[in-house]
Amino acid sequence: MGFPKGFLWGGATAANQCEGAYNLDGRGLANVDVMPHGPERWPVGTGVRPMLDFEEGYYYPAQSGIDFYHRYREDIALFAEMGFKVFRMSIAWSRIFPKGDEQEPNEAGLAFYEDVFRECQKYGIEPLVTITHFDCPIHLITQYGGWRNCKLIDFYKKLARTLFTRYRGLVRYWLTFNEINMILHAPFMGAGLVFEEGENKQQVKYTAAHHELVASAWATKIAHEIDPDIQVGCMLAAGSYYPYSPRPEDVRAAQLSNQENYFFIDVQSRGSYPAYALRMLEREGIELDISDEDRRILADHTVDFISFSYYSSRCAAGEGSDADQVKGNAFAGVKNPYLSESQWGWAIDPLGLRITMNELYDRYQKPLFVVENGLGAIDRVAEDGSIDDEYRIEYLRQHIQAMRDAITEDGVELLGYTTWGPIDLVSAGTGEMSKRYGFIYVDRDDAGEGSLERSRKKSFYWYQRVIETNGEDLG
Ligand code: P53
Repeated sequence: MGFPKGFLWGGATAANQCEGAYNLDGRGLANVDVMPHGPERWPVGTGVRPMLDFEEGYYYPAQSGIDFYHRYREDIALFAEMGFKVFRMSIAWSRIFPKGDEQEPNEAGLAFYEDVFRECQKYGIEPLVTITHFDCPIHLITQYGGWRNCKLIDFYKKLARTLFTRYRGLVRYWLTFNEINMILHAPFMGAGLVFEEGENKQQVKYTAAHHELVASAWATKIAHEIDPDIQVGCMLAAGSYYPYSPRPEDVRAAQLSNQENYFFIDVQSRGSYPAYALRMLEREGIELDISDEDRRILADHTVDFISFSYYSSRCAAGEGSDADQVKGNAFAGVKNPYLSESQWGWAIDPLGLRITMNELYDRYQKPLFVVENGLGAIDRVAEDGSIDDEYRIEYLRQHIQAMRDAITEDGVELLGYTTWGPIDLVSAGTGEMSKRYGFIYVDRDDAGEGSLERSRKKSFYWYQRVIETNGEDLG
């Protein structure tokens, strides 16, 4: 017994990390466009260094991405060659509503995604579409303050309704917000938040989170009304927190860190704010304006499935610990001395995927979908043009095995698996091209130089075999 019949194997991308063509066919400017490569990227992404337009002296990798906008036919053909059953991608909000608050959508933007979906259909590839993967039109930030403003709910509802109506019958699987908990860690990237001096950041973040949660429930309602066959999922940046030691203070710290993240999914899947979150908000002096209508919408329109990204488990220590803090990740925590790390310092923990899946499945009792997983690594192109990325194969093999164990040994229900960046794309965290995840190599470097030509890595043929055998042959 292995992976279920019809298991959805594939890969995942995000508009701003691959499309490029940032100003073509009426597309408006978005937060994700103005995040530069280099040391300023994270201060901008977290909202402490305001950057609301391009500034001189910076390189902005999202402007051109990997030019998926012009090359999607070639790229989807390569996905089909690997045997993909599903392709996760996202909509650039500002292609559909360039400023975000228009009455009418931009037809050129709608037509682009329709072409992409039809291309997928040609090969029998099911699209899995994220309505927003970190993007928010700049106009909604400068004019309304981003997701801190409840008006964003209406703009998002309009976007969602436009998409569900236009792509009815073409797209069956939708995700409302990518890594919704990212709002706490990178609030400009996650929710278009820029902070003013002295402002209570926690208050602003949780206000924005509430608006996103309500918008997500509305989108779920609208989707089901337009087409009852649509399946809507939430999306969590997952990875369970382990206690650094059995010291109760460490166990408690891990529990609190897990709650901080599960809070979002608790609302989206169970339909109400959990007691621990209400008490936490009260303790922190955070006031949320939750209307009766909000409560009703949240309760009545919970998600159909739970999707998440998993790169790594996490580790937490309570007060009085001598543990070392981790660096280079959006999520705070301490170093787990039992795990090795990637070249970017992310802990590698395949068993952690099985543990995380069990936690999520126990908690929500809904089908899961692993929509991101993979190893960001430096690849070397040999003289004959080949790329031997055995380290990537090894990482993915172990994670797929862990997933199989969770399904066959633990009984977890899993709809599918999409690896992050099946084709090399721009890193969200660093803006680099050299942090590569792909089965397909893209000739482009961190400064934006290169032919953009695509080539197959060793892992391309390996993943092709995995899919062909429905996960039986992991090489
Ligand atoms: P990169 C960390 C930092 C930024 C985005 O990350 C992240 C994470 C990891 O949880 O989330 C997702 O490119 C995200 C993708 C992103 C991927 O992780 O920094 O949904 O957009 O590319 C990998 O290596």
